[in-house]
Amino acid sequence: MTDSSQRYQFFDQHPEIADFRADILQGLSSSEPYISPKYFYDEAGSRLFEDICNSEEYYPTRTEVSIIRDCIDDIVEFLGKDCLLIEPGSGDSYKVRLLLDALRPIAYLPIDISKRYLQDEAQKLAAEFTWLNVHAICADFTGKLELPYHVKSTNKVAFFPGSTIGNFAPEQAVKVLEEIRMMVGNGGGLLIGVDLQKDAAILNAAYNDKSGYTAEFNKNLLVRINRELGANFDVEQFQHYAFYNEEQHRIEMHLISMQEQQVVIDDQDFLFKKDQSILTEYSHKYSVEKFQQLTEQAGFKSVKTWTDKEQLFSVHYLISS
Ligand code: AVJ
Repeated sequence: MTDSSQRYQFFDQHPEIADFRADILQGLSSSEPYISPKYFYDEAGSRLFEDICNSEEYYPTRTEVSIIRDCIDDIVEFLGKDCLLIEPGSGDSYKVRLLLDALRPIAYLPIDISKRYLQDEAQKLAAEFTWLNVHAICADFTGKLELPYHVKSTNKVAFFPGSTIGNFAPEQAVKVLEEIRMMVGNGGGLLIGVDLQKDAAILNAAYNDKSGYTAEFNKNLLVRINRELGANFDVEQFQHYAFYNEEQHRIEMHLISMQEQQVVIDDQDFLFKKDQSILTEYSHKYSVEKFQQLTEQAGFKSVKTWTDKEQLFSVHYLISS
């Protein structure tokens, strides 16, 4: 079967579309202003994120890719042939391409909230892998996860790369993992990429690249708010600030107001004092052991962990117990 139309299916679960305006107004009204990191990824932001991933300092992407490449035979052995491979937050399905030829899943089920983008990327994938069944699901992976059809005896495996789990505070991360566990069911698996704790200098450099991509990525939030909500942020008067919080084991990204300034959105005024921060992202870092403990809380059992030689990044295979 080479006609991709026969192998491609689309299931719309009609995710609730977040209200960008309401979310931003709520976050900025807080006594500690914040903007959700999920809003980084408009067109410009997605392009900047790619630039970050290709930068010298940002090691996670290339390290995870090389772990998967180097350990592919081992990974395939653990996941088993003929699985149903499900990817929450699949985006451009770039990393799954590293698995497909070796794994040969029965079907690949990308889950993404962005309908048009998901349809485009899933269809491209079905055309590229001329044997692959692609069952795309439009849904929000931070909400309830449900498969569009019942599968009995097949082994279900979720793929969650990129240390996306690090964006969530540990308690929230457990909830996300629990949702994934319920989706894959008893005996189902999870292949997940997690950034590791390491020397603060390496972490600080990764979120403060010399080319300034991360700074621009961070400030692009304000550009987006200006454009989409008709706000009047003076973007030049905010500074990118990212640092490793050693006690909390997380990178924190902020936008710092360089002077006192007032911003108007709709009929609401927001006053930013000099040096006041807007929190834009946490990126939690784990030790292998700490992450395994976290996944145990969500009902997973650690089966195997792969890392690179320098222990920068980890890829875990877990089974729902
Ligand atoms: C996509 C959430 C894994 O936390 O490293 C990169 C996003 N932010 N540089 C991360 C990000 C700043 C990235 N994640």
